[in-house]
Amino acid sequence: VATEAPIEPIPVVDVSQMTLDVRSPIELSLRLALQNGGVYIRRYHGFDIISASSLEAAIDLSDEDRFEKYMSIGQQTVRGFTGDGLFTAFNDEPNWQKAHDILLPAFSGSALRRYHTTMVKVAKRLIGAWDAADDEFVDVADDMTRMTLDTIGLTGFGYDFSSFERAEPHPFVSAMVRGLAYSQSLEMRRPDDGLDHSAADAEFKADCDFIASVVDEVIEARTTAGTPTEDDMLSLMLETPHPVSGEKLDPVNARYQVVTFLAAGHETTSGSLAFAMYFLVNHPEVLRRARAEVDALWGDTDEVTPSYEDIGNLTYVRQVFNESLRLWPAAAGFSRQAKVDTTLLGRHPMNKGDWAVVLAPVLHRDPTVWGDNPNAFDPDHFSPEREAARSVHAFKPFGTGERACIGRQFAMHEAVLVLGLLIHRYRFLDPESYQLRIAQRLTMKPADFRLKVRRRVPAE
Ligand code: MNH
Repeated sequence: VATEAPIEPIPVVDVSQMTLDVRSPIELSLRLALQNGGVYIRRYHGFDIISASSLEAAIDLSDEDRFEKYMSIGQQTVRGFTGDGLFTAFNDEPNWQKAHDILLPAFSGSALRRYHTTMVKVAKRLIGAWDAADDEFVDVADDMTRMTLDTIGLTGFGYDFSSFERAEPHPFVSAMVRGLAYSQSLEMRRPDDGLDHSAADAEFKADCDFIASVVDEVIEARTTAGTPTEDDMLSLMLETPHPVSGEKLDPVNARYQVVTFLAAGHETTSGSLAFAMYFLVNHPEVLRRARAEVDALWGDTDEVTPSYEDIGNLTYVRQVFNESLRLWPAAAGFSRQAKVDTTLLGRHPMNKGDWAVVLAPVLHRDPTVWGDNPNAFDPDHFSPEREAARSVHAFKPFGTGERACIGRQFAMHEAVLVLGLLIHRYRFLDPESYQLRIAQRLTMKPADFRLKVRRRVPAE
């Protein structure tokens, strides 16, 4: 009779006494997960969270028969402004499937083709701002946010946030960012901490009200324009019946979808773009290859207007963006709960309802997938041969399964388009030798990342 190898229990790490940087909890999580092979139980004042971020764990947790999306406390808090919208609907809320079916056409290939011209127009707003910056610094994450907010506003809702005409972020962005930071802080809030949270709670309530008032404006602009025929996200939300039941979204849910798509549609893309810029600036050989690609496509034309097909042809720029999503996936992870009593990785019993978090920055550095030097930035990780050779579960910046990101192609198209244009037009200068720090509020961004840019013309 063969003796089976003893089953190692999952290690428990008590973090109650560890110093946690509340602005960047991912840094401690990363360190602990890497020390424990990606899988450990994190104990905080007697409260356990399973952090399961190895490839094996991601494969196991992606099994849709045994696991489904779990909404973290942070995401549940976001419901204050997104309610049962697509991103924050509980699995058993009927509005999820209903809205998913109604809104899917907004993310088809032909829809993306329609958005392309607007995406180019907004990318040129960014270029206009950077051309005008002269010798001043540009704030990379803030400007990426201006661009992605205007893009989702115009493509999805026909609404112009005109972000580049504002010195400060649009108040919608400020309210949302405060709301996300508040939501993240609730992940660590303990009922017995003896602190007075009433001011923070009241501010969140006020921000939710303000965000709702922006939705009024977006919907009103459509109604008064009197042309509700625009074939965009807003018309699907307001007008379009479900393909089978024939029912439209109810007005309350439609408003939650507007907030959901305005928020989810810009915040993660902008953070991801800022990370990609950070990597490009720090990897001259990668930048050189990316330049060769855009120059081969666009030569030294001064005013490039990319075609839809051009974006598909920027394969190396796409690899750069994917590699950046690997190391710093702006959405730090996703959580999964057991649908049935089951066992995680064959060694940890889970009851129905128990849940685990997959931290994408940890999964994306699993040495069994990415080799001995998983922290190295190398876009060749995304060459077609290497992509084909590895598990689809090794790279999950957009989540998994039925509740994965609906905007993935939208984000990829927008990101590759703008990166291509910026690489083609500018040299990037980093006179302050920026050291990466992460600003985290459910999503992640490089904190205080500024650059100077110079036109490349005449092409070097
Ligand atoms: Mn997006 C879900 C990451 C861009 C709209 N998105 C998710 C999830 C991740 C994610 C991860 C799954 C979360 C979970 O399992 O709890 N999203 C991203 C990233 C980018 C991104 C990294 C950019 C890069 N997302 C976008 C864009 C849009 C969008 C752009 C819209 C235009 N995302 C969504 C919506 C959901 C989602 C809506 C919820 C889908 C669902 O649950 O049905």
